[in-house]
Amino acid sequence: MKTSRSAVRARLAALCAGLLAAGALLAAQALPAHAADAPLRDLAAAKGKVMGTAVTGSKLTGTYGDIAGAQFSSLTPGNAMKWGSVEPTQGSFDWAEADRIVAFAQAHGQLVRGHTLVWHSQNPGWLTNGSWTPAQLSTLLQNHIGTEVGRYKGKVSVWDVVNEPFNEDGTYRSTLWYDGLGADYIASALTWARAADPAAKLYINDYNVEGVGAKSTALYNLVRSLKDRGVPIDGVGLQAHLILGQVPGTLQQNIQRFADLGVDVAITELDVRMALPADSAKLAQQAADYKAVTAACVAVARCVNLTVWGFTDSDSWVDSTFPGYGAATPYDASYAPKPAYTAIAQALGGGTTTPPTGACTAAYAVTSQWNTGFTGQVTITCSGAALSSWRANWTFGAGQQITQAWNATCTQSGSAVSCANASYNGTVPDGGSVGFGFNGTWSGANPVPAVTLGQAVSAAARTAP
Ligand code: 9MR
Repeated sequence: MKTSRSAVRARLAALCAGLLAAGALLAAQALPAHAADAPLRDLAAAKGKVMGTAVTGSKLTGTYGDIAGAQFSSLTPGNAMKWGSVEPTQGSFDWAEADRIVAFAQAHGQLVRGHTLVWHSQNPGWLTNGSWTPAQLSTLLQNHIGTEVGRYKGKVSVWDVVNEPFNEDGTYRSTLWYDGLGADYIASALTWARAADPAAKLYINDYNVEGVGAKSTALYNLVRSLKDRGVPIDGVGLQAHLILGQVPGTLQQNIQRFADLGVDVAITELDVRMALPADSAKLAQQAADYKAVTAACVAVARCVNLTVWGFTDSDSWVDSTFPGYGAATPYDASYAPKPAYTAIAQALGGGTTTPPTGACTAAYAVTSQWNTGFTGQVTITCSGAALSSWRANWTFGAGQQITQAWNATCTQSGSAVSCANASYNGTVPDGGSVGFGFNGTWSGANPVPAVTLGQAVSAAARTAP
């Protein structure tokens, strides 16, 4: 429903007059203009892609959680599913962080990329320090894959089964697995993973394989031979840990040649690091780099997933691994979207129109009040901007408690209240408004809180692509 500005003004004027007459107060706060754009996950879905990020499970609350839930349709645990994380002592498992990420993903209609089952790094000490016969190694690996894939059967839809099997020259990397079991550890791992969850997509994932070269050609030849042998392999992950200005010119061609083998391709760990400090020229180059990678994925139908390795500069592996380098992700450390964010959105088909310069505001009012109870109303109004979904948040200052809400889904935790749009009133057009109401209890005082607006992700409104 399009509501004219004059009608909104009239409605607001009437509302304000009523409120003033009732002695009520009004609180409002503007939503940043960028949040009115469609989230990356929706833009990606319109292109038939999944937009992902690596996450740290313990951080999935507050703004970090809001952005992870709103912007992305796929989560990769950055560390939580690695062998060293899940079985630090032989036979003693810790699934807490992995479970938390899976639960968050399910609540937000996201798929999970399991990462990773067979790797030379981040293995538990008992495994790497042990001395094992090939038969023992094989049993250990089979049990590990069976246990982990089995635990998340039906919940983790894609696995990076084998991670980083190659050297830069395309020879096999010397690892616990290669040295003990030979190159067929890869085929065995894929076969065991398939047995543990026949529906999960199985990938081999590596870095420095984004462009055509010795390493990517070794990966290409491996995938071709696995397919020829009937070994289950569904996809190839190109990590894409890139350096500013160095997107390989053959990226799209390389994605295409893997797709032509009959496997899916995912950009699994995209980041673009720069020498610090960042400046506007570097951020512009970084935006161009993110755009080029996104566009290459968009151009190939079988490039199904574009995942960034952390979405905020406050949660990136780069700074500690490459001293003096950083600022590698699409959001800065304070969660402000960088030019790279806009570039991804544009390459996904969004942001081609001039961003709105206006804002959406939320006004909170107590419309009636009695000895222990009250009725409240929040009205969200957009002018020069628009919303496709919304979430209104506030903190009660005097122990008030919501007992019932209508035209929104409200949750209260302590004094913090968060209300998401109902399925039918998420859209607030430029010049339009929507409202919702609630009943609550109060005692002593009933001060009006300041309401902040964010973009909602209602689990019910989202389905995993
Ligand atoms: O992001 C991960 C970081 O927190 C770990 O310290 C690091 C240890 O090697 O692994 C990082 O993730 C890696 C991923 O699992 C595989 N590809 C390279 C990533 C960056 O190192």
